[in-house]
Amino acid sequence: MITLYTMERDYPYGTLRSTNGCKTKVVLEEKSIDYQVVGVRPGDVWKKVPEVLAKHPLGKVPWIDDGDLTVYDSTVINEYLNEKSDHAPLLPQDVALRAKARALENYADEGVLSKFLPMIWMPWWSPEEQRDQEAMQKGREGLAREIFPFLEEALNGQEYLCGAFSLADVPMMSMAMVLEVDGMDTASFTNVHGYFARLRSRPSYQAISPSNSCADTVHLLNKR
Ligand SMILES: N[C@@H](CCC(=O)N[C@@H](CS)C(=O)NCC(=O)O)C(=O)O
Repeated sequence: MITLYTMERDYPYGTLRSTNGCKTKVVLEEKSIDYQVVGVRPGDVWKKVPEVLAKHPLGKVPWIDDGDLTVYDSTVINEYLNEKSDHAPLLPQDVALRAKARALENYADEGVLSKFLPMIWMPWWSPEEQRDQEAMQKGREGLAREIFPFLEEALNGQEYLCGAFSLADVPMMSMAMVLEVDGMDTASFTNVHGYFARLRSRPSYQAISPSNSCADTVHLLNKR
C-alpha cells in the first residue's frame, strides 16, 4: 500500500491540509489507488527535522513511500501515480493536449500554489488575532487580478481545463479547498465559479474537504 506523508490538522472551522499534499490525495482517489496517510507535524517540516530530510531533501511535504521507493514533489508523484495505474488516466492521449495539461499544471503550481494561495492559506493555520489580514487580502486580490481572468478564458465553455478532468485540474482542487475555508466570493467570475462547484462535487474532493476530519491519519514521530 502507498503511504502519503502530508500535513493536515483539524480546527474548529474545518480541517486544513497542505495544498500540495491535497494534489496527491486527489490523484490517489481519482485513480482508486489504495493508500494511507501519515501526518507530518507542521513544526517538524518548518524545523526540517532529520526524519523529514531523510525522505525529502528539501524538507517539504508531500512525499510518498511505495514499498522501498520514496517519491517527493506533488507533480512528480502525480505523474508517477498516473503511469503506475492505467485506471482513470489523467493525461490526454493527444501529445499537444498533453503538453497543454502539463503547462497548465505548472501554471497552477507557480502562479497559484506557490504565489497567491499561501498568502491566504498560511494565516488560517494560526489563531485569528495573529493572522496577517493585509497579506490575506493581497492574496485574494492577486487571484482576482491575475488568476481568475486567465482561468475564465482557459475554461471558455469547457467543464475542465483540457476537456476531461486531468492533472491540470488537480492543483485547482487545492485552490477550491482553500477558498471554501476562506469564503472568498468568486461569483463575478462565472466560469471559475461554476468550475469550483464542479471540482468540489467530485467524489475525490471528499478526501480534502475541510468538512472531513483527519480522523484516520496516523502521525510521523507519533506525536501531534
Ligand atoms: N514543489 C513542491 C512544493 C512542496 C511544498 O512547498 N510544500 C509545502 C506544504 S504545502 C511545504 O512543505 N512547505 C514547507 C517549506 O517550504 O519549508 C510540491 O509540489 O510538492
